[in-house]
Amino acid sequence: MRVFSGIQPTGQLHIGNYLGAIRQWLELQEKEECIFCIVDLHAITIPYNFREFQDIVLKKAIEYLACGIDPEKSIIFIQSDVKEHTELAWLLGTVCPIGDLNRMTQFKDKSKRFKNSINAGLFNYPVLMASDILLYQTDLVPVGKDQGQHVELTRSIARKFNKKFGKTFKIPKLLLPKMGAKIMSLQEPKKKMSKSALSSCLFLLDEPKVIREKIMKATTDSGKKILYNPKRKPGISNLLTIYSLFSGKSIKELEKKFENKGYGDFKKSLAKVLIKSLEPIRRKRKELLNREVYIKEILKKGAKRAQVLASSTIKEAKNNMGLT
Ligand code: ATP
Ligand code: LTN
Repeated sequence: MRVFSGIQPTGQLHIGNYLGAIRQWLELQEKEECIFCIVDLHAITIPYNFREFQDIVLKKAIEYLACGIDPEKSIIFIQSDVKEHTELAWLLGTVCPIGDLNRMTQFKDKSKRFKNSINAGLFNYPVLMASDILLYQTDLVPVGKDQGQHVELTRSIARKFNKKFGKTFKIPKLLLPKMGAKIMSLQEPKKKMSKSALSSCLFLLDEPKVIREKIMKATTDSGKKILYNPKRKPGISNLLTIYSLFSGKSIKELEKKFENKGYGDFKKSLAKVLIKSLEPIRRKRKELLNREVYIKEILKKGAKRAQVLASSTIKEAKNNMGLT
């Protein structure tokens, strides 16, 4: 199976990104052919600091490697290093109805957030994402739940293209984690944990003291019991999900463990688990920060390997469309 996924090099990685996307990647790289992409061309669709951008992208690559992405097992590269991504995006744009793009909830959200810079790139964002995925004849796309609509659109674009020009692309499948596909905000547990709401996030690189503070301050629900019930107890249920995924203990086990304990004890214990689980990532990142040349080498090698695959698909797509 070929696996493809991407993450934007904007903002810091939070535990939602980790549990929704990266953790699946780590499992998949042990048994499948994985391609991971730092999607810098997607990131520039909202205002960004172009003077610092190269450095930000490199630091993001370091974070992924620190999380455990292994360049010996997976291809990791920067999107703009493989020009076929933008080339195929143009071709796919000619078969994608604008009505479909108008329906994308991420576009609607971002248009509200960045009222003064609603550019064509932001509108076409999902077409570039379809291009990322289809270029590699991808079987599986492991992402969090919020990206489901984009993957569905990718499937629809591929089907339309194949119908019009003959079979060119594999139809990829969305892969959501069984648990953790939508980690909720620590402050407003009915909303998704998102980089755009800083206080809602627990970042992978937060210091132990900050982790403790954020968890102790996390919104809980009325009542006293540690029970999983996302409708009636969204705060505690979200924390139970996080606890379970980082500790490997099932929700049932955790409910039992904290049967006669209060929210305070539960949160203290969760903070401990998080500090212990995230410490190796912080340590590895520190080590890698001194190895810029090595990281750049990995990314260049990754781009070369990706390009071999991408160029074969683009050739076929152009040929089938009657282009040279
Ligand atoms: P934003 O805050 O702008 O929405 P983001 O936090 O969603 O950004 P992305 O780079 O867009 O970050 O997402 C990277 C990956 O993490 C995607 O696969 C996405 O589905 C996943 N993801 C993001 N937030 C969550 C979350 N709260 N729970 C689970 N998965 C998530
Ligand atoms: N839109 C995605 C990032 C992304 C992606 C991809 C994910 C860009 N191209 C291809 C999977 C496959 C997001 O997480 N915001």
